[in-house]
Amino acid sequence: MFQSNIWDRLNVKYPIVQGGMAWVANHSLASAVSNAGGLGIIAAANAPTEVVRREIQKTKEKTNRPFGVNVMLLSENAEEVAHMVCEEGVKVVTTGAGNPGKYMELWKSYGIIVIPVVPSVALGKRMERYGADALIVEGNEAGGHIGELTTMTLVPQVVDAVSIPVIAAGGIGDGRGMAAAFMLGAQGVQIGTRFLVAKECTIHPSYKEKILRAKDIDTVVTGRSTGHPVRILRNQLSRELIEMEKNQAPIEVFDEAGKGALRRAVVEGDVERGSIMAGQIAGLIRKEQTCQEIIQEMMEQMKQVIKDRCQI
Ligand code: TUI
Repeated sequence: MFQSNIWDRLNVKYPIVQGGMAWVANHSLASAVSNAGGLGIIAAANAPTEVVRREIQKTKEKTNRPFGVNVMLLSENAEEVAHMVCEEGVKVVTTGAGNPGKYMELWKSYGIIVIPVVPSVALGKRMERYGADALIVEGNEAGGHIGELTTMTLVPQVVDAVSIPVIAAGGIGDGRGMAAAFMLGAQGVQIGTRFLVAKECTIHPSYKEKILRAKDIDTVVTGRSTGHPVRILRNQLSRELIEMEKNQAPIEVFDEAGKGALRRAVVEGDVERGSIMAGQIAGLIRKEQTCQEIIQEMMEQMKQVIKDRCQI
């Protein structure tokens, strides 16, 4: 039933894509997800091109399964990364934080399967016209850089507006969320926050601890006024950023305060002064598990809830 075109084309067993989380989604996480039957993703984020290239090479050493690279379009070296993925023979590209239109022809000429993340119907339609193979439709329950609409409202509207497969993202952390995404017309899901606490995820243990202790109301959105809204867990940094926005601090001052903040949390484990990007589903996430356990549990729960609740 779920071996629809896109998963066959991707040669991926389960309809689960791992989110391309900046500073988080490295070869360790991506290869573990791919080896567990999902689609692992390496996040290029703002990393130097050669660092991303090495992550791709290490991933190739650790898995024979397909994996992808997420190109973060706000990055200064996005163009360089866009070319490097072609040189490295990457089979799948996801994009975030912008319109990847200008790279589509290049990627298509290399036979790359391109799956842009979109926060709106308009961008989804535009991406379909440019030749996108599928869309990751991300609601604002997601962590990190987000759009305006919720997953519940955005997914069915994009599903109706395009004829390429839709993968739902934002607010999905277990088999129930996954089943719900299918009900909305999605053919798969992208999972970020739950993979933060995967055993193979190499972020600082303090970051994982914050996710595991998070409650439903513990995320906030900063940066709405600067045009780059970002969902993070509440901490000293989020309070400072919100205060700055309230006082209409200049964008440069705001950006300076956030600079290096994700690294501080992910690498140094500074969970007060660092940026703990996480989705609203963090409150649901209770334990550290291997990627294999996460994927298996999600698949079983999804099948069970569909069986139990979809009888008329
Ligand atoms: O990209 C993400 N999530 C991210 S990127 C990131 S790194 C970063 N950190 C601080 C500030 C900005 C970036 C952390 N989390 N998710 C996918 C996503 N894409 N969400 C929203 C969008 C998006 C927004 C606007 C995609 C396209 C878009 O298009 C605007 C246009 O140019 O049409």
